[in-house]
Amino acid sequence: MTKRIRTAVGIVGSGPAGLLLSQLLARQGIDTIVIDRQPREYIEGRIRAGVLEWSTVEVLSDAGVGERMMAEGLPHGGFDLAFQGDHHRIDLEGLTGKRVMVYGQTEITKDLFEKRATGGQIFHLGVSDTRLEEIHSDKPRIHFQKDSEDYEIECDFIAGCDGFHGVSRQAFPSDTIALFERVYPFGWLGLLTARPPVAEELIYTNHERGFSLCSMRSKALSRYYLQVPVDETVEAWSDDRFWDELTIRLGEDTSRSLETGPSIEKSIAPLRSFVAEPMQYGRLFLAGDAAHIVPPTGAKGLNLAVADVRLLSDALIAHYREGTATLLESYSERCLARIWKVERFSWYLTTMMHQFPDNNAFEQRMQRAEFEYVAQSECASMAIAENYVGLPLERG
Ligand code: FAS
Ligand code: PHB
Repeated sequence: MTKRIRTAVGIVGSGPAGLLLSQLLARQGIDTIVIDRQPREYIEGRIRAGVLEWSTVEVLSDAGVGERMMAEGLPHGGFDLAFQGDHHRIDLEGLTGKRVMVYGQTEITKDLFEKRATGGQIFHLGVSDTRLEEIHSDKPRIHFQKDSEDYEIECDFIAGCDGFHGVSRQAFPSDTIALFERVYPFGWLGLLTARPPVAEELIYTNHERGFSLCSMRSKALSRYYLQVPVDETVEAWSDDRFWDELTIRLGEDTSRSLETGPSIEKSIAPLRSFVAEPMQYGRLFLAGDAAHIVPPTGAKGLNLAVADVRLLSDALIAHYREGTATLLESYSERCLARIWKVERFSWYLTTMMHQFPDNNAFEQRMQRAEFEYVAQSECASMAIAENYVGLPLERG
């Protein structure tokens, strides 16, 4: 016997995109049901993004989930690019007047989950067999199983917030969607340790042995990344091997301040650039990683998801409040106009800061020349800074 439930917007995925969308719609009295195949503690525990554009900070604050972020987050006015031992600071605040906020995605997810749970949100977590049906009708449906029971959500709209490996993008008829992808020949090995960060600000390094990134979650919790071969395994990397390699890539001056410690978490993320066009089909709208992926070099993945959700929530609110469809009809086009520019920046910084196994001597010289140009040109530094703090979002 299938349990039938009704809501205005069915949201597939309870990551940052799905949770934020449910919160923004709830504040306008629009009912949603959020489903996820994982339990809450798994979703909250996933170590991912660490840097927020200030516009993301503003959306989260406006959504009523900014208190802990403003109390515990670390505003940053710049970051370092290091190239074979030479350093150049990108002065974000001096060049753009804006800063970024260092605050972990895990914390944002916890803050959103707490807000939604205390706000009476209907969740179905730990579901299986999620299927979308009738997405081109005005009564799309979401099927799923939970505790061996069959459920069907009947709704007006479906928000596909189920990430790169979700089912929503797969629900598009194959002749209605175009996929664009670049898979990079390396991954990022990330390590979290309860030690003070090596420096006050982030350091992105291109060393002949590979890329490294020094980031943080607080003044007592550090996050480090090493470029590793695409087929590398975490098991091959003891903590000691990680610290030895990071020390080499940082160089003597920087690594003098490196405080090593036991890993709390260690994982490898593959790197890809990916875009699905369009981001809507009938009453199904994609938001976040379900529609696009960027290499984390530009710290854009989470910020792009938030930008999609702002535009999608604006469009759904206009539909329910004013009965207008204009923002819904132009959702995908408006998102993609900005997404491709962010894809470009993330690809650019990845290309500049990583060792590519197939790069010849000319391409290595091009990387060096790009770094030197950025270091010597305020215009070139400004171009990086304005992308890193976040491009403007046209809300239509
Ligand atoms: P998410 O993937 O976060 O959430 C999708 C949700 O949908 C998940 O909870 C999943 O369980 C659920 N789901 C999937 N299939 C489902 C189904 N069939 N039924 C029901 N639910 C389903 N971004 C940065 O800015 N910096 C970083 O350093 C960074 N590191 C990353 C490392 C990794 C390993 C990954 C995968 C991503 C990383 N990102 C990073 C990007 C990341 O932060 C995403 O941009 C962000 O999580 C996007 O949020 P969502 O779109 O909500 O997708
Ligand atoms: C992180 O802190 O996890 C982080 C920061 C900046 C990036 C990527 C990841 O570009």
